[in-house]
Amino acid sequence: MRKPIIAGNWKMYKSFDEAVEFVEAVREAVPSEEKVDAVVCAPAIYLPTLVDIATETDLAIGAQNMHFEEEGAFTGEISPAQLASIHVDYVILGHSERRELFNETDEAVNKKVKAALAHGIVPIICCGETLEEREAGNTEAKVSGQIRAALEGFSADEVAHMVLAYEPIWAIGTGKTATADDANQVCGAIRDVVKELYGAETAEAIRIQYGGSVKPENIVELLSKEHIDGALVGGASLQVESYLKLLEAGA
Ligand code: G2H
Repeated sequence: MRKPIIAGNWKMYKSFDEAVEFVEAVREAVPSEEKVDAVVCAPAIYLPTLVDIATETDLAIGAQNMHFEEEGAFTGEISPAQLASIHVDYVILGHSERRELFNETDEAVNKKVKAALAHGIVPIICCGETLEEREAGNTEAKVSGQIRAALEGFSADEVAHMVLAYEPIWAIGTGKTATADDANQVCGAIRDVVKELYGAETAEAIRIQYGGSVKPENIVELLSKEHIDGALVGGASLQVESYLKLLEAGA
């Protein structure tokens, strides 16, 4: 059985004080990590403080992006070594907002995944189709292309410990959610790609989240589906009560 993983993606929300207050409020209330992996992916400047507050609790802290280079003249960027040096556990890579707004390519995502693994950071690798691609019947082609590119050049064991996130772009922050069956079908197709590339055992082990307007009201049904092992949640992860409800659904 795959352990559910529920990750909040705060995006560019919350002041420093609000971020601290949130993590202080949830750190003792999160379910045991034996039942569910609870993650908060916060703005980078808050990470060292939040990691400190969450130390020795069942709450893990993640970043929302990073560069693939170790160090260098990359003004404004944050390296995997820097994230590792403050003990960040996870990093979201290839989110559609980064692909669309910041020109993140499949090639860059693949390099970032390699860099994350080299530093012991678990990558949450995002993929997803636009409404236009869905309506043209190209959902699986788009998503499988992104996953093939992101997963190029690893061992089966490395891939087994990664997290994938299927986020249909038309469902992000719009209040529209893919039906649980549709989401499950695409997550199943993603698992088939992993099976083709790295074998059945790896495909059974890797965790695939659904993301896109997940909230306490729809998470139970989504998680009941065979291929959905968790959720990557934006808006509904910003309030303590709602975040804890999402975790309870996974526990
Ligand atoms: C999709 C998701 C979080 P939301 O981007 O990654 O955001 O839950 O607000 O649709």
